Amino acid sequence: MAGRIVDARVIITSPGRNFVTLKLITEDGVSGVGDATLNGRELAVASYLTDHVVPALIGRDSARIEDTWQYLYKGAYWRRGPVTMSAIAAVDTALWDILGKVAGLPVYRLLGGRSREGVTVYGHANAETVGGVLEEVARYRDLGYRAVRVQTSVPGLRTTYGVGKDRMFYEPADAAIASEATWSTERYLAHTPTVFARVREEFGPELKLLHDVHHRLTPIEAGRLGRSLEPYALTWMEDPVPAELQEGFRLIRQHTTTPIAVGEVFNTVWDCQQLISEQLIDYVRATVVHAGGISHLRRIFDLAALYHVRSGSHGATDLSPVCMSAALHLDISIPNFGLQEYMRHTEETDAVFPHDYRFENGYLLPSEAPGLGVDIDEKLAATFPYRPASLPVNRLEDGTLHSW
Ligand code: EZ4
Ligand code: CO
Repeated sequence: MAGRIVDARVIITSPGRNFVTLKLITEDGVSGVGDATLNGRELAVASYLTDHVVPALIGRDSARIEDTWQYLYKGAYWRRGPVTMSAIAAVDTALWDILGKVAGLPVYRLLGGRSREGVTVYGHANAETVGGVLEEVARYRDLGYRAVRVQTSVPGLRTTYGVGKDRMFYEPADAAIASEATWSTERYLAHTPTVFARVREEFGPELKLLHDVHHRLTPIEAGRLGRSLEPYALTWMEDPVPAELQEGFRLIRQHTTTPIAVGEVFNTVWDCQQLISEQLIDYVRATVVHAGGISHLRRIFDLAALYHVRSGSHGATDLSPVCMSAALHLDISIPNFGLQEYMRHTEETDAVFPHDYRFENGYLLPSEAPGLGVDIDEKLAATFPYRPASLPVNRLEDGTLHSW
């Protein structure tokens, strides 16, 4: 028996970047953790949990995971949205953690067990120049990675989102108030194929290559980019356009066979229902923390499986080791896993969130411990106070506010 929930703590910490974590404790002394971090809007989720969710959780049966999910989703009246769904995700994740501990099994065994040997992950090769990015790709290949995302600066632009100053620990939320960068679609479309030509030439056909467009094109521009990248056989082109208009992806599909990955900002199945059922994408990038937890993300992946769409979950540094642990249990168990993004966390972050998933031979392997196999060191967390940090926005060269 796991028993009733008797305590729920919302822990805000910033060991290099901000994280919000929910910890639930049952009457039998079993604890569970869930990630609730929403990059740049952390305190909104913390308040949602503290002010509205925690009072409703105390006294509830911790074993009723689905019922609690439905209660929080339907009971809010205001359905969907990143703040609500991150808060629900944290509760759901913590309840799966508790159930695993009570059952004495790692969560992936509760989800049906292993469907593969390991979770193939991709790393981030970023650099200002093509020469620099070739060195970064080589570094990942030498570490054993089977897949690498490649981003370079765009010549003529002062900064490019997705290209960090730090190599292994890239962090895009760079200022308390959103900073403003400049964007040029013309320069970007001319430059990007030349980068991938060099990378393919240097590394051969086997390494999986990916590229993130960060929602900065229109559908017809994305069609052109995808077509110009076809000779380099990318595994995916990510977020080519903002995805509110799901039917807009039809236009991209008509023009290119470069596979498409979308969905790091999605929070429910309704954000990708048309994208999936019309087979307009190849990978769905929703993840545990922003898409309603393990329970709801599994629903998204099940729908995707019907339409040849595979998972490709977001795994940047703003998703804490708690989210990564949960993602790995889902990734290893679902039939239609594709790829998992993996950006390393800093040593401080790893110390605040002790975990035992590990990287081996290009794969991440989920914990074998009961539950999720991750915790939060609350004392250490308290030594890293919250610091406001926002994601940047882009303006075109004439000053027009652009997407991202
Ligand atoms: O912009 O994690 O694929 N990864 C990305 C990331 C996201 C940030 C947003 O919080 O696009 O850099
Ligand atoms: Co992305």
